[in-house]
Amino acid sequence: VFPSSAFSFFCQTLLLRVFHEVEQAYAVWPMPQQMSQSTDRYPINPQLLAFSYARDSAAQSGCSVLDAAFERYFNLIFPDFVGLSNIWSEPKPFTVSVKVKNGECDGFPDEGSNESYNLSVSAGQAVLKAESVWGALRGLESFSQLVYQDDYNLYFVNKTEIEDFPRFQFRGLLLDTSRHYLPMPAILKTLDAMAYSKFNVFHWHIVDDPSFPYQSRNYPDLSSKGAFHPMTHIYTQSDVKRVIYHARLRGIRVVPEFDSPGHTQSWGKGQPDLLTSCYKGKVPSGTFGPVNPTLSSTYQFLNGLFKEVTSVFPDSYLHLGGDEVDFTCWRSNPNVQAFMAKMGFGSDYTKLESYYMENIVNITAALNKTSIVWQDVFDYRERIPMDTVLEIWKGVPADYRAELGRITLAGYRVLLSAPWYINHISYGQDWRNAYTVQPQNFSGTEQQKKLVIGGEVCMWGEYVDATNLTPRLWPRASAAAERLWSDEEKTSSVDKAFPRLEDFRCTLIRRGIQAEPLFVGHCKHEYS
Ligand code: CP6
Repeated sequence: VFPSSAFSFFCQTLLLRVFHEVEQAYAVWPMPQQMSQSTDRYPINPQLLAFSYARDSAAQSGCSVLDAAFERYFNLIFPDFVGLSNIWSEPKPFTVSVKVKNGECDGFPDEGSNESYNLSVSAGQAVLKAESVWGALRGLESFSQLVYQDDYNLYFVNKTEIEDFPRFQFRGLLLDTSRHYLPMPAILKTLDAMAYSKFNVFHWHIVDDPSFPYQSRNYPDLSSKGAFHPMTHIYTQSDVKRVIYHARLRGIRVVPEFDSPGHTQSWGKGQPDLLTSCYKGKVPSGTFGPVNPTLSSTYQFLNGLFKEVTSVFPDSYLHLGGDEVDFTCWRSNPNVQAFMAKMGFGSDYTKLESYYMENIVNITAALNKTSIVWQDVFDYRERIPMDTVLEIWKGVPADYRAELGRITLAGYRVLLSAPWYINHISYGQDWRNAYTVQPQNFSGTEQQKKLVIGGEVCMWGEYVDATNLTPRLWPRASAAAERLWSDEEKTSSVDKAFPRLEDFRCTLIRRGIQAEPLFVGHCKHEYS
């Protein structure tokens, strides 16, 4: 029996401190595949923290990606560092030594990029080993999340071993810049936050019905007539380069979407005769429908546009859309009717859509790019090449499983976005729905499950602009990010995830990302 009072209090305090430290140090989001930690902790003095290239690293000083990352992560680890030393800090150096096997620093991340890394933190040093610079970036992110401050604001890191790699190769986030224009800083900041959650694909739904903000070199009228404003609400070629550059430095691919034949009202303003003229009885009604699939001028234009777009965006994927095509206008147009008869399509307008999609997928293939299309296109799949990726967006809450089964049974690769429409909000903790998704839990063979290459969080823009983008995205998108990165078994408890996600949300706040709260509580460092 313990004497009550002082000794017991001392023990409790000690225990609390130990638990507190472990919990602090555990906050790596998304959860690494393997991680072990002890309560041994090492001080880090901001003035004496150095990132360096290991002597036997294939990449050395001058490696653009890592040089920039060292600078960035220093500032992320010490957000309030002003160059002054804390007199209580221990004068011990701490080195983060990075070794990559493949020294390629000037390329772009792609679907084959190896993002695995090993991180070993011990007294005075962290050793980070990765196959590629992209894996080193993920390791630096994890390291930055391991560093914490005690109650005297001194920095520490615990003894830690991490062995980590992503569960899925494609972990995307869609932004819609057509329903509302998103200013450049909003996009760049989103890319920053994506890297914090280890997202690796920015799906840029850049144009749609309401506006065409992409400033094309070859077809300048598309934005001068189709954007909300021809000068201020556009993405110039240099803006686009900036986005791709910013993303590359964070190991993020940029996949643009030029959604057609539906969702193209804004295209028609700057490209006469592209859209189908709708008829009322025997005369044009003055309104327009989807892209006109019957004219050769249509395909000449699309060939020109895609040739430009695929040279501007280096990624090997191009998203072609293909969703939600309304046949009413095509049906009303006598020229389209005549084309249907000539082609032997009868009155089956899905045949006309598939004819159109086949043509544009072939244009894309001829430009050496792989197409991604929305799942709608699967319904007329006989004309779609097998390397096409289908993105599942329908069937919330449960039916997407059937879709996953159907489409992978046919041998196509799929991306899952149906359960991750993060633009939808409701009262309460809806991040839990995003977290508990099981992308490979559908009836099918192991081979079918391997065809799920990843997923995407979608932020459709009807009700979202730069004023509410960030809190609507974060930390809810991070819930999906963990599902896409981490082992499903080790992250099966949503209740265990809760305090970790709360901590991570405070990390985001600390880094200047206005992430919304999950529930009642506070962060140690509250900004603005
Ligand atoms: N825009 C485009 C959209 C949607 C799609 N494509 C959409 C449809 C239904 C919901 C959310 C978004 N706004 N071009 C479908 C992929 Cl619920």
